[in-house]
Amino acid sequence: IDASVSEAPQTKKPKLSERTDHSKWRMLDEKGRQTWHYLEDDDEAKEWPQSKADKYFLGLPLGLPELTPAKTPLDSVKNGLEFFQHLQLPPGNWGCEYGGPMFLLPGFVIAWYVTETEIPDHIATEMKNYLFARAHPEDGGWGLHIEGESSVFGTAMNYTALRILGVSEEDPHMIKARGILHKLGGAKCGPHWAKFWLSVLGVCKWDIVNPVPPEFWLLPDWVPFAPWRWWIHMRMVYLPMSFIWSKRWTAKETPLVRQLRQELFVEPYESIVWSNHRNSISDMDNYHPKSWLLKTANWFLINIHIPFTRTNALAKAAEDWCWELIKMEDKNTDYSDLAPVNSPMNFLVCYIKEGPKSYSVQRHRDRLADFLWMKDEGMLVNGTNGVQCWDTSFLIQAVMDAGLAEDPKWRPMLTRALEFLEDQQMRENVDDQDKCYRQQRKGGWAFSNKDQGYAVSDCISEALKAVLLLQRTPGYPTLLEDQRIFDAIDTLLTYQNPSGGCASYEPTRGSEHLELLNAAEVFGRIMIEYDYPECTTAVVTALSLFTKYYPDYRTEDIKWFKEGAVQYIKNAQKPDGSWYGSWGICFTYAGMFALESLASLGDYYENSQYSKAGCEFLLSKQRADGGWSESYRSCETNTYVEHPTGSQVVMTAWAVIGLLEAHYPDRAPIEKGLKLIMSRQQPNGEWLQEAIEGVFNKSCMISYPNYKFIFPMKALGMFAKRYGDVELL
Ligand code: LAN
Repeated sequence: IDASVSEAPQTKKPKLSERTDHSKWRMLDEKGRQTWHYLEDDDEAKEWPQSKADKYFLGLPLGLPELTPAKTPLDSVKNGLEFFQHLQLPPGNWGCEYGGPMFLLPGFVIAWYVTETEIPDHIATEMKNYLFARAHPEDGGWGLHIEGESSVFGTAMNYTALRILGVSEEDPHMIKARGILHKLGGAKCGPHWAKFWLSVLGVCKWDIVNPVPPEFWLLPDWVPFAPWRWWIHMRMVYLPMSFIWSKRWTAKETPLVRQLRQELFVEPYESIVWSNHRNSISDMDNYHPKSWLLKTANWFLINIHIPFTRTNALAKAAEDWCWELIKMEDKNTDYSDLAPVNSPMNFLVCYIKEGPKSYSVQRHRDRLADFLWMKDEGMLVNGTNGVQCWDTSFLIQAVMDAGLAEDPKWRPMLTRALEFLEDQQMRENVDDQDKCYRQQRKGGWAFSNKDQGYAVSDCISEALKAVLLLQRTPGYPTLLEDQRIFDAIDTLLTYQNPSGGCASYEPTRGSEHLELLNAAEVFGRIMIEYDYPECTTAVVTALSLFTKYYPDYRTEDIKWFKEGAVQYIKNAQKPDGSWYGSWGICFTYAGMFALESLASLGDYYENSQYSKAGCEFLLSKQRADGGWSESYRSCETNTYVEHPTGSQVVMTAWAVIGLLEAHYPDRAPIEKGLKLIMSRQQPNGEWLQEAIEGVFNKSCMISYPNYKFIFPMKALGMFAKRYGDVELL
């Protein structure tokens, strides 16, 4: 197959400056679509003043008054709300940076470059600042995520991004980064996804990329490894990737591309035999080494399939079907796409298929802005197009748990939050749901917003709980009539796996053996949906709450669902009493959820060995200062590891909530934890950012900045409800 080559990217090089004027940035939130704007025009800036939330995100002073220091847990919650209310955005939701992963921004920058998309100077400048700020303090490289050690993936990709953004190869940051990159073996030792992007750019030759044949998508559905069975994030990434691979599409060579070929490799570019390095990978990137099966499959594809059986007709049929599916994904999400990995790839596919001036390309360009986030350190690419529904649902529940929802002071804030969730409920399934292998979503909620439109078991559940709780509280309107609640329940009830547990976006569709085909190297447990204690708990508790208000709707189904789910939670407990968490760090996060699941069917510390063991595990990790401090290393290693910086507010709140859910009888350790949380509260009511909280795919960490407000308030509130609002300090 010939390499097809595009026209030369004629895009002008961005003009970098030291920094932009942070007082000119504004975040616009249109019904949950969040985009950042740089107002260069002074008049415009005057007409659209910076909000408190803008200032907070940018690290600018808010000038909020000092509050009376809290002595009781509820005072602390009230002080927290006093601060947090200022961050509520006009449509009623909360938002925040959703950074952590360091492999997203380079995909955007490379995609912009090869599609001749102009990168505005203010964006280039601030992306440069973010990457400089987040370079590893010692070796100057970048890792998979902000707290990780430097890897080829992080370093080769972000180095390339910086060069495209206009940074000189002589810049001291770049010299240092090249040093570590070369030490790790250079870009030829990158993982699959890095080799893919660098081949698109023309810095590597396609021969270095292990095959991604789109023919996979032609397999009949019954085939045990057909892509529709994969975890949605993998199949939606490999979909556009396979289209581009099939075309061996490469951008036109530019002087910059020629320079990068000299900078990114240890040996002279001309001497590299690309096909010898398909499997070259540095130890720092090789979290999940390729299996024997995958290596054999690759050998077969390269030596048999591609030369002999991959006819042009087959390749074309596969590309055509992939293009069909890509168009459906774009249409169903209005070009937002599932996540910031597949969206720049779909963008590039549209560019290849439909050309630079097409609607699809323009709409993609527009939509990529939804992922960009501006903060004090500069501009980054968020892990999703926001955290809107998720954080808003949790905040409502935290205020409910504290018993403050009836306080007229918080009613306007909570009413707006309810209005937001009402607006974001997805009222219909996507068109041709079965054809594009989508899960039923009617009545559900997404993690971010309804534009993205992917329902997740726990996002539906948390939003539903928030809505049910508030709508049943005196003083709040009923915005969702019964049928809309039933729609949510009907969709939720489709999520249970035979194990009793629930996964994330869909029930599990394939066997765990598919992990043998995990080609991404840098992540673990990505090929299929798994059962998660977190997601399962969210569903169980939503169903319990629902039956309280609607005892007659699908009562039997719900009863069986809950029993199966709690049985799964029991089976998933490890011998030491812990549960492995997949979306927050790690045993502490999962422990909080699992103990809540158990409690929802009457299993508490006093009467259940499972609950008891769970509590004892948590207590065994409490530190002398009363806090908990699990590190992200737990996720990677499957064993509890302490964070070197000591107790963390969020972690402590999770542990305390778990103990309270389990009705742990001794107040002392709980009070000690809460005292630590209160001692970290600032005079204006806020808590400060500490270590990273979230995780995905075992190896990549992701920030949940609003957790430092939501979970401390929830823990304090739950305590006050149980034991009274007694003085703690
Ligand atoms: C998320 C964010 C939210 C998260 C929870 C709702 C917290 C979880 O309980 C279920 C799974 C889910 C929806 C989730 C799945 C994976 C996501 C989308 C992310 C961690 C945010 C970023 C990540 C996504 C895979 C990042 C892109 C990277 C790839 C490897 C494709």
